[in-house]
Amino acid sequence: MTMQRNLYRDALPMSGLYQFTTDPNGIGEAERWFDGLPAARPIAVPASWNEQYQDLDDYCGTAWYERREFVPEAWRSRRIVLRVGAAAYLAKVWVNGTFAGEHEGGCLPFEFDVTGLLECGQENRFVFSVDAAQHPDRLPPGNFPPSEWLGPWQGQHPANNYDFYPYGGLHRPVYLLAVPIGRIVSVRVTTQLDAGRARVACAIAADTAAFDRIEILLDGERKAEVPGGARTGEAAFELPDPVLWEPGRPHLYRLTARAIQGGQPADEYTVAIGLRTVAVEGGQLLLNGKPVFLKGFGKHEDFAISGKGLNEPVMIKDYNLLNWIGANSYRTSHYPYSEEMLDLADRLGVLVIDESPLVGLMRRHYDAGTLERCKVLLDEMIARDRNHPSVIMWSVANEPTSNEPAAGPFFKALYDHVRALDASRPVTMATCYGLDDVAVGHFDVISLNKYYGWYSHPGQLEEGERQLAVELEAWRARHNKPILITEFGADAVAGMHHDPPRQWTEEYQAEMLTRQYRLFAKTPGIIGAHVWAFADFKTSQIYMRVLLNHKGVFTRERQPKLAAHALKKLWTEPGARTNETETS
Ligand code: GCB
Repeated sequence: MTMQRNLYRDALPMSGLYQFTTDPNGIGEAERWFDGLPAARPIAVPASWNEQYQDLDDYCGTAWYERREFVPEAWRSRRIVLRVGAAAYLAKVWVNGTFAGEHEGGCLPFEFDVTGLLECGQENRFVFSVDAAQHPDRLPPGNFPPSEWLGPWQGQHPANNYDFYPYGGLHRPVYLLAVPIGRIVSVRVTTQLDAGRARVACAIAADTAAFDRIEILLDGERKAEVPGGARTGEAAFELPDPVLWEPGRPHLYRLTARAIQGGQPADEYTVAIGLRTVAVEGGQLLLNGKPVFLKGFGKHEDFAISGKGLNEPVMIKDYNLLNWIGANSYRTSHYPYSEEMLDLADRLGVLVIDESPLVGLMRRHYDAGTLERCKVLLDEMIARDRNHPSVIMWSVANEPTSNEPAAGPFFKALYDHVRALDASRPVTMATCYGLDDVAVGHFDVISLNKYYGWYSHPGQLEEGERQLAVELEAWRARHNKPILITEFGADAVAGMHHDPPRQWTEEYQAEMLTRQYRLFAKTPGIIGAHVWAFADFKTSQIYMRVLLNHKGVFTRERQPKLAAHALKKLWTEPGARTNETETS
């Protein structure tokens, strides 16, 4: 849950209008813009800055935000924390002119204790600088020197090394949180099912050792207790008759950790949990022990004007369309999506492959220093998302140059790191290579991005499908591990038609997706197929793209192309591999 409001905790949403100015020459800090912005204009948060003003299109430098906020008098005896859901890419924060902290990485939350920096009962100044510059050592990277050019994205403008627009801004909600001085910091829940019983284990971390004990309640009923006197502790309990979480019946329990201090309740922290298991066994993906075939999409956080900013109406529309089309899952390509998005997946019973921001890594990244930085990103993602029952698999990376020898040990180390943090979910990475890949074989699930009939075999759907089948068989023979098709697709410009089907038309996209999905659904060892992509999305400028990447089966405005109707038929018709878990 993104933020907690209860007897002990309060939250002040800081979404809305900010003052804003760009800093192309990087003079803001020297000129003390944290004391007040010069020549500022209004801008909306959460949202990307790029489409709110025409002159910010393609602006990938530093920009500053300022907001004045009245902090309630009643918060005087509290610890006050500033929480930012995501800022792309490098954010620094000042409160009333004093530096509060900085955070690198555009898709994960961060918070700073600002208790000593602000005054309760009056207005306070909050200033953020956000640097969205592309750099080869940033994660994800961009702006490689021509000597390192390799992949298809080199030379595009802006010069990111991936195929989605490098939006900048405060992308997710900002909150000021009032919490107890000594508080619960995290609640980590692990569930196991055995012979119809559930075992729920909770690991609690607090920022004080002063609690007498922490009580664990399930839907308000006391179940276990973590002893006090330490900052961390664990407790577990059993449920003899658990109601399981699964697609179509996503039952959630409310688990509350209640801290007792001096005999009185002092803090409460609640998470929504679902009881389910996920495993890969015998070439199948098992949810609660039953095989499930993943049908769905790779997506993006992307919409006109709001860019990558959290856009709740679009979020609702997307889940509505996933349901309409008969999908049961999606991948958070190519970065962790908002916490709000995952909360809804839990509630709606949608299965999520949670992907890290490690997209477009190349040779220069395969060293010890970058490995440690990648681990930090994975730590942050897993700490944020591990309680979500909807998250059934971690994806460590998308399409690195995994055909180079150094990629093998590098991604093996990341795989081991993730398994050590969370042994309860399978781990994957998505490769665009063939059998020259040296990394994906280390993972539990082999995820393949395959564009037969598009980048290879253009216009040759039959031959493309034949070659695809040959490649799938070669993968199976090589690794004998479950295969997930994380991408297959074709661009279609909405309204462009041709008979017989030709590339870029709605007919071609519909026919290609139908044929290839049918192939995947009948090939043993394949555990699912995600179409690339859910909706058209904005990219940098390059000759391969017409404003947008048009591989969406919905337009950017979320209207269906022919392919959407074809997939709906395929995914909901009697006999289709169904939306819910299959009974074996
Ligand atoms: C891929 C990438 C994805 C691109 C897609 C495409 O393999 O993973 O980010 O958008 O291909 O359309 O080329």
